[in-house]
Amino acid sequence: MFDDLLQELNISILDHGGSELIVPNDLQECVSETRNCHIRSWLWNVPKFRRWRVTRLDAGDRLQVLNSVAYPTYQSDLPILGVDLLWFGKKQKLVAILDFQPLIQDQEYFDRYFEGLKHLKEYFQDFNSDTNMNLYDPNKYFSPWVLFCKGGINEATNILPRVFKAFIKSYWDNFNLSKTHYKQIEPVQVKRIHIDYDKYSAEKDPAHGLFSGFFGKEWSDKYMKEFLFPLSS
Ligand code: BLA
Repeated sequence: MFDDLLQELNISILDHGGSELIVPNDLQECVSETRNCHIRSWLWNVPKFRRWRVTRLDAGDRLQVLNSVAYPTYQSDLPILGVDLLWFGKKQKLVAILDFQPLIQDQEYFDRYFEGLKHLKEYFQDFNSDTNMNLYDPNKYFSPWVLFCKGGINEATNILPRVFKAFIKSYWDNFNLSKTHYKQIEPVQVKRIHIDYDKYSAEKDPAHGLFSGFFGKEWSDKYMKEFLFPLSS
């Protein structure tokens, strides 16, 4: 599950001038023989982004994950791209979240950057789960049009690939907006928000408990601090 989407994402990044970087500190790969589980991470250097990371976890029919976060440079106040896809094979359960994660909750900002996502939310009704978020605050770094699906095999294999493709395309479209009549958030403020995003996410992300179970607490702490959310510490 998710290998085709990973491939699609890689091609899209390459098409936009991305090149692969070395994942530092030995965090590129971790295998748990005892738990029969494997995690791989990638880091990309992409024009107009300061960081683009991707994680693929393969724990067989217990869990499959594709997770990616892309942070535009501090010179741009574009939303952060956030993708978290989970497939629990034994339970045949999909949890999929895709969002343009807003730096601020502001109408003018939404009007500027969220037209595309709004259309996708209307079009893909299955990604309209109004299931409440339990862990995260929906008003902090999530948009009102977050694509959120708690579904099954049909959503995972038939609908998600179409949503994913349209979502990535729509995110890129934001880079072509003209700069007129809009007061950008200052770079120094964008930086502050990116730091807060990492801190907030490191605190809330349920990945830590999951990784500790698979790869041990020490590795998991390091992975959270150094790879997933480096600005959190
Ligand atoms: C939920 N994310 C989850 C859950 C897990 C992970 C285990 C709970 C799933 C369930 O309902 O049973 C797992 N998160 C991971 C893993 C990684 C990770 C393995 O980051 C590995 C890197 N999470 C993000 C990003 C977004 C996000 C970028 O990392 C935004 C698009 C959202 N994940 C998100 C949300 C939920 C979730 C909104 C539901 C949590 C809730 O109910 O509040």
